[in-house]
Amino acid sequence: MYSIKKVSEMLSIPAVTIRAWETRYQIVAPIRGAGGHRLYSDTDINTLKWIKIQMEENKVKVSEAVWLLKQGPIEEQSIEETIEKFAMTQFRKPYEDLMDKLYEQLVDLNTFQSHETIDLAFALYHYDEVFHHILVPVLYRMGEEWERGDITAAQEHFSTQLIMQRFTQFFRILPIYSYLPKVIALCPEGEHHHMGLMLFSLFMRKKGMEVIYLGPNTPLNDLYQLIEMKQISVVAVSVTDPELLETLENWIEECQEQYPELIFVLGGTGFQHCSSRISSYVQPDDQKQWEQWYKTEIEIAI
Ligand code: B12
Repeated sequence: MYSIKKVSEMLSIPAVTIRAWETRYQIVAPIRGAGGHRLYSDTDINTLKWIKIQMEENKVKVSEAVWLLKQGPIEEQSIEETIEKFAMTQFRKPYEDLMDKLYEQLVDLNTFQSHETIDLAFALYHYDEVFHHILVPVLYRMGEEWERGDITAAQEHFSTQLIMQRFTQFFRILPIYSYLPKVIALCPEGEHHHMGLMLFSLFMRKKGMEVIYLGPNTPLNDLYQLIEMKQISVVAVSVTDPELLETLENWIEECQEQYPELIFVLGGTGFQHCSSRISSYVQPDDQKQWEQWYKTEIEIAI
Protein backbone atom coordinates (compact mmCIF):
# COMPACT_ATOMS: atom_id res chain seq x y z
CA MET A 1 0.00 0.00 0.00
CA TYR A 2 1.19 3.54 -0.77
CA SER A 3 0.62 6.91 0.90
CA ILE A 4 -0.81 9.81 -1.12
CA LYS A 5 2.63 11.47 -1.06
CA LYS A 6 4.24 8.39 -2.56
CA VAL A 7 1.52 8.02 -5.23
CA SER A 8 1.84 11.69 -6.06
CA GLU A 9 5.61 11.29 -6.56
CA MET A 10 5.30 8.07 -8.54
CA LEU A 11 2.72 9.42 -10.97
CA SER A 12 3.62 13.14 -10.90
CA ILE A 13 0.06 14.04 -10.04
CA PRO A 14 -0.39 16.63 -7.23
CA ALA A 15 -1.91 15.14 -4.07
CA VAL A 16 -4.70 17.69 -4.20
CA THR A 17 -5.66 16.49 -7.70
CA ILE A 18 -5.71 12.85 -6.57
CA ARG A 19 -8.05 13.77 -3.71
CA ALA A 20 -10.24 15.82 -6.05
CA TRP A 21 -10.56 12.96 -8.56
CA GLU A 22 -11.35 10.62 -5.72
CA THR A 23 -14.16 12.71 -4.21
CA ARG A 24 -15.57 14.00 -7.46
CA TYR A 25 -15.49 10.81 -9.52
CA GLN A 26 -14.98 8.02 -6.96
CA ILE A 27 -12.44 6.38 -9.30
CA VAL A 28 -10.27 5.13 -6.44
CA ALA A 29 -11.23 4.18 -2.90
CA PRO A 30 -8.11 4.18 -0.71
CA ILE A 31 -8.42 2.48 2.65
CA ARG A 32 -7.55 4.50 5.77
CA GLY A 33 -4.44 3.72 7.79
CA ALA A 34 -4.12 3.92 11.56
CA GLY A 35 -3.89 7.75 11.66
CA GLY A 36 -6.72 8.14 9.11
CA HIS A 37 -4.25 8.58 6.21
CA ARG A 38 -5.19 7.36 2.76
CA LEU A 39 -3.50 4.17 1.55
CA TYR A 40 -3.62 3.30 -2.15
CA SER A 41 -3.42 -0.19 -3.68
CA ASP A 42 -1.67 -1.19 -6.91
CA THR A 43 -5.07 -1.22 -8.64
CA ASP A 44 -5.66 2.39 -7.51
CA ILE A 45 -2.28 3.35 -8.91
CA ASN A 46 -3.03 1.70 -12.25
CA THR A 47 -6.37 3.49 -12.44
CA LEU A 48 -4.83 6.89 -11.73
CA LYS A 49 -2.03 6.20 -14.20
CA TRP A 50 -4.57 5.22 -16.86
CA ILE A 51 -6.53 8.45 -16.37
CA LYS A 52 -3.34 10.49 -16.62
CA ILE A 53 -2.27 8.74 -19.84
CA GLN A 54 -5.67 9.35 -21.45
CA MET A 55 -5.42 13.03 -20.58
CA GLU A 56 -1.88 13.40 -21.87
CA GLU A 57 -1.89 11.14 -24.91
CA ASN A 58 -5.49 11.30 -26.08
CA LYS A 59 -5.97 14.91 -24.96
CA VAL A 60 -9.22 14.13 -23.16
CA LYS A 61 -10.55 15.98 -20.13
CA VAL A 62 -10.58 14.24 -16.76
CA SER A 63 -14.38 13.86 -16.84
CA GLU A 64 -14.09 12.20 -20.28
CA ALA A 65 -11.32 9.88 -19.12
CA VAL A 66 -13.42 8.82 -16.12
CA TRP A 67 -16.37 8.17 -18.38
CA LEU A 68 -14.15 6.06 -20.65
CA LEU A 69 -12.89 4.13 -17.67
CA LYS A 70 -16.42 3.32 -16.60
CA GLN A 71 -17.24 1.99 -20.08
CA GLY A 72 -14.90 -0.98 -19.50
CA PRO A 73 -12.15 -2.09 -21.93
CA ILE A 74 -12.12 -0.09 -25.17
CA GLU A 75 -10.08 -0.77 -28.35
CA GLU A 76 -7.44 1.94 -28.82
CA GLN A 77 -8.77 2.89 -32.29
CA SER A 78 -12.33 3.46 -31.01
CA ILE A 79 -11.40 5.94 -28.30
CA GLU A 80 -12.26 8.88 -30.54
CA GLU A 81 -15.65 7.41 -31.34
CA THR A 82 -16.33 6.76 -27.67
CA ILE A 83 -15.39 10.33 -26.79
CA GLU A 84 -17.86 11.56 -29.37
CA LYS A 85 -20.52 9.46 -27.69
CA PHE A 86 -19.48 11.05 -24.41
CA ALA A 87 -19.90 14.53 -25.92
CA MET A 88 -23.48 13.57 -26.84
CA THR A 89 -24.27 12.59 -23.26
CA GLN A 90 -22.84 15.92 -22.10
CA PHE A 91 -25.11 17.78 -24.47
CA ARG A 92 -28.01 17.03 -22.15
CA LYS A 93 -26.17 18.48 -19.14
CA PRO A 94 -24.89 21.79 -20.44
CA TYR A 95 -23.52 23.19 -17.19
CA GLU A 96 -21.77 20.14 -15.81
CA ASP A 97 -18.69 20.24 -17.95
CA LEU A 98 -18.00 23.84 -17.02
CA MET A 99 -18.67 23.09 -13.38
CA ASP A 100 -16.18 20.22 -13.39
CA LYS A 101 -13.57 22.29 -15.12
CA LEU A 102 -14.00 25.25 -12.78
CA TYR A 103 -14.01 22.97 -9.76
CA GLU A 104 -10.67 21.43 -10.77
CA GLN A 105 -9.10 24.82 -11.46
CA LEU A 106 -10.29 26.22 -8.13
CA VAL A 107 -9.02 23.20 -6.21
CA ASP A 108 -5.74 23.70 -8.04
CA LEU A 109 -5.77 27.37 -6.85
CA ASN A 110 -5.41 28.52 -10.44
CA THR A 111 -6.68 32.12 -10.57
CA PHE A 112 -6.10 32.72 -14.27
CA GLN A 113 -7.74 29.54 -15.57
CA SER A 114 -10.65 29.80 -13.12
CA HIS A 115 -11.45 33.31 -14.39
CA GLU A 116 -11.13 32.10 -17.97
CA THR A 117 -13.68 29.35 -17.36
CA ILE A 118 -16.05 31.80 -15.66
CA ASP A 119 -15.62 34.19 -18.63
CA LEU A 120 -16.53 31.33 -20.95
CA ALA A 121 -19.60 30.52 -18.85
CA PHE A 122 -20.74 34.17 -19.08
CA ALA A 123 -20.18 34.10 -22.83
CA LEU A 124 -22.35 30.98 -23.17
CA TYR A 125 -25.16 31.57 -20.70
CA HIS A 126 -27.25 34.30 -19.17
CA TYR A 127 -25.62 35.59 -15.99
CA ASP A 128 -28.49 34.33 -13.84
CA GLU A 129 -27.84 30.80 -15.09
CA VAL A 130 -24.12 31.18 -14.45
CA PHE A 131 -24.65 32.21 -10.83
CA HIS A 132 -27.48 29.80 -10.01
CA HIS A 133 -26.36 26.75 -11.99
CA ILE A 134 -22.57 26.95 -12.10
CA LEU A 135 -20.94 29.24 -9.52
CA VAL A 136 -23.12 28.58 -6.46
CA PRO A 137 -23.27 24.79 -7.09
CA VAL A 138 -19.46 24.70 -7.37
CA LEU A 139 -19.12 26.52 -4.03
CA TYR A 140 -21.74 24.25 -2.51
CA ARG A 141 -19.74 21.21 -3.59
CA MET A 142 -16.58 22.72 -2.13
CA GLY A 143 -18.37 23.45 1.16
CA GLU A 144 -19.43 19.83 1.43
CA GLU A 145 -15.94 18.59 0.63
CA TRP A 146 -14.39 20.99 3.11
CA GLU A 147 -16.71 19.62 5.79
CA ARG A 148 -15.67 16.08 4.93
CA GLY A 149 -12.01 17.12 5.09
CA ASP A 150 -11.45 16.38 1.41
CA ILE A 151 -10.30 19.88 0.52
CA THR A 152 -8.46 22.35 2.73
CA ALA A 153 -9.82 25.57 4.23
CA ALA A 154 -7.35 27.44 1.98
CA GLN A 155 -8.89 25.92 -1.16
CA GLU A 156 -12.41 26.73 0.06
CA HIS A 157 -11.43 30.34 0.95
CA PHE A 158 -9.67 30.85 -2.37
CA SER A 159 -12.73 29.67 -4.28
CA THR A 160 -15.24 31.68 -2.25
CA GLN A 161 -13.13 34.83 -2.66
CA LEU A 162 -12.69 34.38 -6.40
CA ILE A 163 -16.39 33.77 -7.00
CA MET A 164 -17.35 36.62 -4.66
CA GLN A 165 -15.29 38.94 -6.85
CA ARG A 166 -17.43 37.97 -9.82
CA PHE A 167 -20.61 38.63 -7.88
CA THR A 168 -19.34 42.03 -6.82
CA GLN A 169 -18.40 42.92 -10.38
CA PHE A 170 -21.99 42.33 -11.36
CA PHE A 171 -23.21 44.50 -8.56
CA ARG A 172 -21.18 47.34 -10.06
CA ILE A 173 -22.39 46.84 -13.62
CA LEU A 174 -26.15 46.69 -13.01
CA PRO A 175 -27.89 50.10 -12.97
CA ILE A 176 -29.17 51.70 -9.77
CA TYR A 177 -32.48 53.58 -9.73
CA SER A 178 -32.35 56.17 -6.98
CA TYR A 179 -36.15 56.24 -6.57
CA LEU A 180 -36.06 52.62 -5.31
CA PRO A 181 -35.52 51.87 -1.61
CA LYS A 182 -31.96 51.31 -0.45
CA VAL A 183 -30.98 47.98 1.09
CA ILE A 184 -28.43 46.62 3.51
CA ALA A 185 -27.76 42.88 3.17
CA LEU A 186 -26.07 40.95 5.96
CA CYS A 187 -25.60 37.78 7.95
CA PRO A 188 -25.44 38.45 11.71
CA GLU A 189 -22.30 37.88 13.74
CA GLY A 190 -21.50 34.13 13.87
CA GLU A 191 -23.07 33.36 10.49
CA HIS A 192 -20.59 32.61 7.71
CA HIS A 193 -22.83 31.14 5.03
CA HIS A 194 -23.71 33.92 2.65
CA MET A 195 -24.33 32.45 -0.79
CA GLY A 196 -28.10 32.65 -0.33
CA LEU A 197 -27.72 36.31 0.67
CA MET A 198 -25.64 36.91 -2.47
CA LEU A 199 -28.32 35.39 -4.69
CA PHE A 200 -31.07 37.45 -3.11
CA SER A 201 -28.90 40.58 -3.35
CA LEU A 202 -28.32 39.86 -7.02
CA PHE A 203 -32.08 39.61 -7.47
CA MET A 204 -32.55 43.03 -5.85
CA ARG A 205 -29.71 44.55 -7.88
CA LYS A 206 -31.35 43.28 -11.08
CA LYS A 207 -34.42 45.27 -10.10
CA GLY A 208 -32.20 48.36 -9.86
CA MET A 209 -32.16 48.58 -6.06
CA GLU A 210 -28.98 49.82 -4.41
CA VAL A 211 -27.66 47.09 -2.13
CA ILE A 212 -24.99 47.80 0.45
CA TYR A 213 -23.63 44.30 0.85
CA LEU A 214 -22.22 43.86 4.35
CA GLY A 215 -21.95 40.09 3.96
CA PRO A 216 -21.17 37.43 6.57
CA ASN A 217 -20.48 37.83 10.28
CA THR A 218 -21.81 41.39 10.67
CA PRO A 219 -22.18 42.81 14.22
CA LEU A 220 -25.71 44.16 14.60
CA ASN A 221 -24.84 46.86 17.17
CA ASP A 222 -23.22 49.23 14.70
CA LEU A 223 -26.05 49.19 12.21
CA TYR A 224 -28.36 51.92 13.56
CA GLN A 225 -25.89 54.59 12.54
CA LEU A 226 -25.60 53.13 9.04
CA ILE A 227 -29.37 52.85 8.62
CA GLU A 228 -29.75 56.53 9.46
CA MET A 229 -26.72 57.82 7.57
CA LYS A 230 -27.51 55.98 4.34
CA GLN A 231 -31.30 56.29 4.60
CA ILE A 232 -31.80 52.56 4.43
CA SER A 233 -35.33 51.33 3.81
CA VAL A 234 -34.83 47.56 3.52
CA VAL A 235 -32.80 45.18 5.70
CA ALA A 236 -32.14 41.74 4.16
CA VAL A 237 -30.81 39.09 6.53
CA SER A 238 -29.68 35.51 5.92
CA VAL A 239 -29.28 32.93 8.69
CA THR A 240 -28.39 29.22 8.64
CA ASP A 241 -27.76 28.69 12.33
CA PRO A 242 -31.05 28.85 14.33
CA GLU A 243 -29.11 29.64 17.52
CA LEU A 244 -28.54 33.16 16.21
CA LEU A 245 -32.25 33.87 15.93
CA GLU A 246 -32.97 35.13 19.45
CA THR A 247 -30.43 37.95 19.26
CA LEU A 248 -31.61 38.80 15.78
CA GLU A 249 -35.27 38.87 16.82
CA ASN A 250 -34.49 41.27 19.67
CA TRP A 251 -32.51 43.50 17.35
CA ILE A 252 -35.33 43.56 14.79
CA GLU A 253 -37.82 44.58 17.49
CA GLU A 254 -35.56 47.39 18.65
CA CYS A 255 -35.13 48.55 15.06
CA GLN A 256 -38.85 48.54 14.50
CA GLU A 257 -39.37 50.79 17.52
CA GLN A 258 -36.79 53.24 16.25
CA TYR A 259 -37.60 53.03 12.51
CA PRO A 260 -41.20 51.82 12.09
CA GLU A 261 -41.04 52.19 8.30
CA LEU A 262 -38.10 49.83 7.88
CA ILE A 263 -38.85 46.75 5.71
CA PHE A 264 -37.29 43.44 6.80
CA VAL A 265 -36.75 40.48 4.53
CA LEU A 266 -35.33 37.30 6.00
CA GLY A 267 -34.20 34.03 4.44
CA GLY A 268 -32.06 30.95 4.86
CA THR A 269 -32.54 27.54 6.41
CA GLY A 270 -32.11 28.93 9.96
CA PHE A 271 -35.59 30.50 9.85
CA GLN A 272 -37.43 27.20 9.42
CA HIS A 273 -38.70 27.23 12.99
CA CYS A 274 -38.50 30.91 13.90
CA SER A 275 -40.92 32.60 16.29
CA SER A 276 -44.08 34.38 15.20
CA ARG A 277 -42.37 37.67 16.09
CA ILE A 278 -40.53 37.60 12.77
CA SER A 279 -42.05 34.77 10.72
CA SER A 280 -44.01 37.15 8.49
CA TYR A 281 -40.76 38.59 7.10
CA VAL A 282 -39.33 35.23 6.07
CA GLN A 283 -39.20 34.50 2.35
CA PRO A 284 -38.89 31.04 0.82
CA ASP A 285 -35.98 30.15 -1.44
CA ASP A 286 -37.77 30.31 -4.73
CA GLN A 287 -37.33 33.20 -7.17
CA LYS A 288 -41.01 33.34 -8.13
CA GLN A 289 -41.85 34.17 -4.52
CA TRP A 290 -39.13 36.81 -4.50
CA GLU A 291 -40.88 38.44 -7.47
CA GLN A 292 -44.07 38.41 -5.44
CA TRP A 293 -42.26 39.98 -2.47
CA TYR A 294 -40.91 42.71 -4.76
CA LYS A 295 -44.41 43.47 -6.07
CA THR A 296 -46.11 43.57 -2.69
CA GLU A 297 -43.37 45.15 -0.55
CA ILE A 298 -41.32 47.35 -2.86
CA GLU A 299 -43.48 48.42 -5.79
CA ILE A 300 -46.22 49.43 -3.39
CA ALA A 301 -43.79 51.45 -1.27
CA ILE A 302 -42.57 53.63 -4.18
C1 B12 B 1 -21.04 25.91 1.47
C2 B12 B 1 -21.14 25.54 2.93
C3 B12 B 1 -20.20 26.10 3.79
C4 B12 B 1 -19.14 27.08 3.33
C5 B12 B 1 -19.76 28.50 3.27
C6 B12 B 1 -19.15 29.35 2.19
C7 B12 B 1 -19.85 30.68 2.02
N1 B12 B 1 -19.08 31.65 1.68
O1 B12 B 1 -21.05 30.84 2.19
C8 B12 B 1 -18.09 26.94 4.46
C9 B12 B 1 -17.11 25.88 4.05
C10 B12 B 1 -17.33 28.20 4.85
C11 B12 B 1 -18.95 26.39 5.60
C12 B12 B 1 -18.58 26.46 6.91
C13 B12 B 1 -19.33 25.92 7.97
N2 B12 B 1 -20.50 25.24 7.89
CO1 B12 B 1 -21.39 24.94 6.19
N3 B12 B 1 -22.28 24.35 4.69
C14 B12 B 1 -22.15 24.67 3.42
C15 B12 B 1 -23.16 23.85 2.58
C16 B12 B 1 -22.39 22.70 1.92
C17 B12 B 1 -23.91 24.65 1.53
C18 B12 B 1 -24.60 25.91 2.05
C19 B12 B 1 -24.93 26.83 0.89
O2 B12 B 1 -24.19 27.74 0.59
N4 B12 B 1 -26.01 26.53 0.18
C20 B12 B 1 -26.39 27.24 -1.05
C21 B12 B 1 -27.28 28.43 -0.71
C22 B12 B 1 -27.61 29.16 -2.02
O3 B12 B 1 -28.45 27.91 -0.12
P1 B12 B 1 -29.14 28.63 1.14
O4 B12 B 1 -28.16 29.24 2.03
O5 B12 B 1 -30.15 27.73 1.73
O6 B12 B 1 -29.92 29.83 0.40
C23 B12 B 1 -31.11 29.64 -0.32
C24 B12 B 1 -32.34 29.88 0.55
O7 B12 B 1 -32.19 29.48 1.88
C25 B12 B 1 -32.62 31.35 0.40
N5 B12 B 1 -31.93 32.35 1.20
C26 B12 B 1 -30.78 32.28 1.87
N6 B12 B 1 -30.50 33.44 2.44
C27 B12 B 1 -31.48 34.30 2.13
C28 B12 B 1 -31.70 35.63 2.50
C29 B12 B 1 -32.84 36.26 2.06
C30 B12 B 1 -33.08 37.68 2.47
C31 B12 B 1 -33.79 35.56 1.26
C32 B12 B 1 -35.02 36.22 0.80
C33 B12 B 1 -33.57 34.23 0.89
C34 B12 B 1 -32.42 33.61 1.33
O8 B12 B 1 -32.28 31.57 -0.94
C35 B12 B 1 -31.18 30.76 -1.35
C36 B12 B 1 -31.44 30.31 -2.77
O9 B12 B 1 -32.32 29.28 -2.88
C37 B12 B 1 -24.16 23.35 3.69
C38 B12 B 1 -24.77 21.98 3.41
C39 B12 B 1 -26.24 22.04 3.07
N7 B12 B 1 -26.76 20.90 2.86
O10 B12 B 1 -26.84 23.09 3.02
C40 B12 B 1 -23.32 23.37 4.96
C41 B12 B 1 -24.01 23.76 6.26
C42 B12 B 1 -24.94 24.94 6.01
N8 B12 B 1 -22.87 24.14 7.10
C43 B12 B 1 -23.02 23.84 8.35
C44 B12 B 1 -22.10 24.11 9.38
C45 B12 B 1 -22.44 23.59 10.76
C46 B12 B 1 -20.91 24.80 9.12
C47 B12 B 1 -19.86 25.20 10.16
C48 B12 B 1 -20.47 25.95 11.34
C49 B12 B 1 -19.09 24.07 10.76
C50 B12 B 1 -18.74 22.88 9.99
N9 B12 B 1 -19.64 22.21 9.30
O11 B12 B 1 -17.65 22.48 10.11
C51 B12 B 1 -18.88 26.08 9.35
C52 B12 B 1 -19.01 27.56 9.73
C53 B12 B 1 -17.71 28.16 9.93
C54 B12 B 1 -17.88 29.37 10.77
N10 B12 B 1 -16.79 29.98 11.06
O12 B12 B 1 -18.95 29.72 11.16
C55 B12 B 1 -24.35 23.14 8.58
C56 B12 B 1 -25.37 24.09 9.20
C57 B12 B 1 -26.16 23.45 10.29
C58 B12 B 1 -26.97 24.49 11.00
N11 B12 B 1 -28.25 24.41 10.84
O13 B12 B 1 -26.46 25.37 11.65
C59 B12 B 1 -24.70 22.63 7.14
C60 B12 B 1 -26.20 22.47 6.85
C61 B12 B 1 -23.94 21.31 6.95
C62 B12 B 1 -24.49 20.16 7.78
N12 B12 B 1 -24.90 19.10 7.14
O14 B12 B 1 -24.52 20.17 8.96
N13 B12 B 1 -20.09 25.84 5.13
